Amino acid sequence: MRTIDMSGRVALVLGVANHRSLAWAIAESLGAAGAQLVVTYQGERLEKNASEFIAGHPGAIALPCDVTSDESLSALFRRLESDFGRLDTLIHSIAFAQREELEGEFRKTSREGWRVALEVSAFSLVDLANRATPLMEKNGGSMLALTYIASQRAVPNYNVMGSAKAALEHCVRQLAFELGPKNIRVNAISAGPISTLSARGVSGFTGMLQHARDRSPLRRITEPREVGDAALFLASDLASGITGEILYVDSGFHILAG
Ligand code: 0WD
Repeated sequence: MRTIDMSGRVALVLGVANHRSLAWAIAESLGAAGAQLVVTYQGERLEKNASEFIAGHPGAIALPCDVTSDESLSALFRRLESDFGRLDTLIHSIAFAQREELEGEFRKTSREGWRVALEVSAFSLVDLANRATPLMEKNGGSMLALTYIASQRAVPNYNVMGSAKAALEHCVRQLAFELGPKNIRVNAISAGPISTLSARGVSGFTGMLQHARDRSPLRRITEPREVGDAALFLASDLASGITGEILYVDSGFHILAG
């Protein structure tokens, strides 16, 4: 039987806000397979929650990272270079839009609201990929982003975040094309709705959860663990032939016509 062994691999997981975060579940799956974990949190506000993760995962380290700050990103990658000199897996589990952009009419999206959402939720993957490549080149590696079906379909209130996810998925394909020759794979998981801090910022989210529970082929909400385990698969050598892919982990919801 083949099992997934990530020992000796360094995994950087960005976006641990609290124990409900998809980043948390992904880090748990990678850690259980033996990966050396480096998790990041956005700022002091979330440091305590990240420390809680570390306390439960001996050997893991937590570092601050705000993807809107070059200084913060440079400090993170300097630390990775000095502590490990390599990176095998990068998990981008980050998104942000101003709350007022996630309700009401999409055509009223502000210039600043558009800029912030696209910068934090999509450009950050490009920037991180650029910084991570030198650490991955020698051994090959895997990058993974988290996306949502609002990139492909109209979803009430998702508004600018749908635009950001469409951009993010394009970035996944363009990066996969560019980094493939270096044996660096780039994929995304499109997760079903899961109750997390940022998801609850979308107006009407509870109704979306109910709809997904009632209509999905599996008739249930996606569990964070299922996203974590799919992420582990994509990060591992078992997925060595897969790049540029958007893998739906959504209880089958995306196959429905309506
Ligand atoms: O239903 C869901 N929960 C789904 C989430 C369905 C499909 C996809 N996703 C995606 C999200 O769009 C995101 O890309 O999964 C990813 C992770 O989101 P999450 O786990 O649902 O939400 P959360 O626990 O809030 O983590 C997102 C985090 C931020 O949390 P808060 O709530 O504090 O905004 O992204 C991080 C932050 O920790 N983040 C940043 N990190 C670094 N620099 C920044 C930033 N500037 N802004 C936000």
